[in-house]
Amino acid sequence: MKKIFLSLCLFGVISNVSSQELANAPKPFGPLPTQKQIDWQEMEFYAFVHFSLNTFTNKEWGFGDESPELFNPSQLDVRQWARVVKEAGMKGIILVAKHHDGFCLWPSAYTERSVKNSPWENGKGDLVKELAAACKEYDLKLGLYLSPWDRNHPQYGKPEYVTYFRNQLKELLTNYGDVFEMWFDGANGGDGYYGGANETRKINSLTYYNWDETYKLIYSIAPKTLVWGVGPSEARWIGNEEGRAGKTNWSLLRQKDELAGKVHYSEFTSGHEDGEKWVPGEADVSIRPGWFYHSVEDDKVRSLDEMVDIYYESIGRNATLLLNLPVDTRGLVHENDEARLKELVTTIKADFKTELLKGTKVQASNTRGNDSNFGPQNVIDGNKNTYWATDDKVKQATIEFTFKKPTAINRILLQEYIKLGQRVKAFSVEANVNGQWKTIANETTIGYKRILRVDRVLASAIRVNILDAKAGFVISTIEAFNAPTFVKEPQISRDKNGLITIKTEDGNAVYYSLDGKNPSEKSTLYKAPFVYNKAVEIKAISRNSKEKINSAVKSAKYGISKEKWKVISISSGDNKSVERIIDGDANTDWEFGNKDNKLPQSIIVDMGEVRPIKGFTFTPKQIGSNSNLISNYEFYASEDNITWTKQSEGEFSNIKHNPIEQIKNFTEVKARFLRFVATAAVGNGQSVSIAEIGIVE
Ligand code: FUL
Repeated sequence: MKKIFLSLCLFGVISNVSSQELANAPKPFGPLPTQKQIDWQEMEFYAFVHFSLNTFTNKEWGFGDESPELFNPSQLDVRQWARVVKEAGMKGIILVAKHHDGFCLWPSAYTERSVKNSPWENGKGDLVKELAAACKEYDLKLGLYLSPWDRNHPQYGKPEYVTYFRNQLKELLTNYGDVFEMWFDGANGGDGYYGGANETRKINSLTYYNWDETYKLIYSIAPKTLVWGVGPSEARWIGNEEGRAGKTNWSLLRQKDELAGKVHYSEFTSGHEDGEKWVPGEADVSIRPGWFYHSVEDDKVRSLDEMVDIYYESIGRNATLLLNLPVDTRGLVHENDEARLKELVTTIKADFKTELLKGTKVQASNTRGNDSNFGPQNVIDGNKNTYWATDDKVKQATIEFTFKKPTAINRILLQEYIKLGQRVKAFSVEANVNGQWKTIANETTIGYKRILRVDRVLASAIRVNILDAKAGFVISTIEAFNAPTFVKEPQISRDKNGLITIKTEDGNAVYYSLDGKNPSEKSTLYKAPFVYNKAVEIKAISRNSKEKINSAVKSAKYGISKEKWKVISISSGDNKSVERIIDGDANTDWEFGNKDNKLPQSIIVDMGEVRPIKGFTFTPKQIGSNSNLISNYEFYASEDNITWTKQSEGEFSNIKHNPIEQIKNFTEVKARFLRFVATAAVGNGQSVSIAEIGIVE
């Protein structure tokens, strides 16, 4: 029968008959995806664009009192965004139509706080409309982000605001064609302008919006739209803003529990094996540290190493990847971001250039009803609708591929046929090397797609052993590749005394320069840590000498080292370990304040000499989810520890979910003493922490 089926396919009679349509096909098991969710999952990779008033005020979160007149891009070109996105193989763009400050990128009929009161296109522009047209032209799908939280709206917190929010949803879902995804961010309630009230307003995000009604409204106008985020959504956040899904990643969620406030967001990283609803994960991350554009981050675009890891740890772990491109003040995707994206795409394309299992001899230890329609050859036939299935009760089975000659492999890609549910709980991969079977991977879930990076082996055969499953399982694809060797960049660090350490993967050499020039294998060979306490830009590469391949260049910029720095006063906390906040290492931190010692809390640092400073940096503790993170601060400078002037005060926006280094600039001033005051915090801990304090020179 399979033969007939195949020959019919060859003659084009049947192009897309799926195994599922055959008699005796396995029954669906557990929660299932809708066709909308499957189409969405198959998009795999799409872009996010954060571009709004924050781009012009250099903020991550606006307070809600910024003037719309500040929105003034000089060369806005949405077709450039679409071209960059298309060339990267992404399938759509989600635009932040309204962020937390309430400014709308379309001329909403319900507010004056929009592009219509900005100088851009003399107030006649509609960015959502322009982007929708560009997406059409480039065959991309359009998605929209509408922040539920609105720090500008006078009625935020009252029922009237919910009506306003829904009216805006109607506008967005009616006037711009199909919207593939509607994005509702979880940040909700806090301080804001609120029409001049300047106060803190808290809401219960589970009940305030009456999500059931809001979702009904959405589906009544836009049934094709997939809704993401808060409420009874069809896709979930992956639990971090790093773009990383769990190795175990169920597309299921106990959403009832979530809607009752019983699920901590860290559980989103792996989903719930016993979830009652299909709610797949979407991994979101920005190509730079921040979501909005900040020129200080032009040289902080995530490294190629990191981007490649993100790809494998999102799309390769059963999630979609939503990659943010922070459009700059010109209104363009910055050159550095575009260049990195190109490098990423080149790397990924090379990794998956040649599939190696096609043409192998394939056999399985069990095939459903011994029916060749469900046989193991279906996993290598290039047809996503055919699959290898086992008998209903068989939860363990092996599929083996024998190569014609020993073949080098280091990537394995697997897919379950998710239309019938997600079933596999554990699997391993073995390779036959020189006649010996050796385990090369031991893993848990597969889902829509799982990609494994393994050490290269020269295998005469490979085996995938499904070790445990919820029911007989259904695998549509198994592929193998031999990706080119990828040499990771070295890691550079410098401690308080200027001691520079450079680390690389075992077996690789490191070459570096201190003169700002790009190093090569002819530059100085790094042998051991060395002291360099002046301001410097260190550039280094790793080199795999055996294969003669270099990594990308890693660069690290430092000011004068903190050798002479001392913490001379703390309002609470441990005296001995406080030096951690000036040790040059973001991975060590120090805590102050406790339940009796409430905020504000402060510290004073003596830099040991008077010097000009133009700003300060604050790095929060690098493990975010459960600690208390400082969200508001004041910063003072003094030459003599007697007369102090306040240089800066404000908010560390989005610190809880994106705990990156915060850079706060001010007009240059001479100082020897620095006073940092923590005035407010977010999180559940009793005390607040600091990983590192520094200055901008
Ligand atoms: C977060 C927001 O608070 C950030 O500003 C950003 O929009 C990100 C994608 O989601 O939670």
